[in-house]
Amino acid sequence: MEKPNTTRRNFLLTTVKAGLVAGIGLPVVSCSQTKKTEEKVMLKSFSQAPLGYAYNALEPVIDAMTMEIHYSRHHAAYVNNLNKAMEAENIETESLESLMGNISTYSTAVRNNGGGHYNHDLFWKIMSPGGSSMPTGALLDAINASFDSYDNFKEQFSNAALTRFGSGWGWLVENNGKLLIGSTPNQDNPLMDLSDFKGNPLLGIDVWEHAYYLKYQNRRGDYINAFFDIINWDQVSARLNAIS
Ligand code: MN3
Repeated sequence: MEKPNTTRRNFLLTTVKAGLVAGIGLPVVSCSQTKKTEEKVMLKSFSQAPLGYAYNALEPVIDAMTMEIHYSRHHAAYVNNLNKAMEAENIETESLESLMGNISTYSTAVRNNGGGHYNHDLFWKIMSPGGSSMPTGALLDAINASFDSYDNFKEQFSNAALTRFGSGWGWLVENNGKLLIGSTPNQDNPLMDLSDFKGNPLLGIDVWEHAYYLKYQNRRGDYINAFFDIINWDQVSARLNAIS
C-alpha cells in the first residue's frame, strides 16, 4: 500500500540523513527504470566499423589519400559527434536504422551526424577492389523490372547523383517491392522519416566534394562514371535479399 507523499518524503529524508551520518551511499531512488531494457539492448553510442580494405585498394577510381581522409577524419568525426549529441540529449535507440526512422524527433546534430554515420558505413561496404562488373540474379531481375535495362538504371542513377545540387547522396532503394532512384541533400538518407525520398537503401554514392575533389576536382560526372567499376554488387544483392 502507498504511503502518503509527505510521509514518504520524510522517511527518505530521514534515511538519507541516517545514511550520510553512517557514511553510506544509499540508493534513494527505487528501481523502476530498467524494465524497457529487458528485451532489447538499447544503444547509447556507435562505433566505426573497420574499412575492410586498404586505403589504396580502390585505386585508380578513388585515390588513397581521399580514402584515408574520408574514412579516418570525415566519417570518424560524424561518429564522434553523433555520440556526443546522443550523450548530451540522453538518447537511447534500438539501432541506427531506428534512429533514422525517428530522426525528426531529434536535434539537427543527431540528424547530420547520425546520417553521416549511416551513409558512410553503407558506402564503404558497397564498394570493393575491382568490384563485380554487373548485378546478377534477383537484383538484376529487379533492376530490369524497374528500369527496363541495366543501362537505363545506370543512366538514371548517374543523373540523380550528378544533378544533386551541392552536397548530398545518390541512391538506389527498395520501396514496397519496387526499386527507385533518387537523391538526398547533406547527410540525409531515404530511411529518415522527414526525407522526401524514402526507401530501404541498397546502393549509395557520396557526392560531397570531399569524396572526389582531390582526384577529380569539379568533374563529378567522371567520378560517378568510375564509381561503377568498384561497386560491390554482391553486397547490394545481400541488402535486397535481407529485405525480401
Ligand atoms: Mn563523405
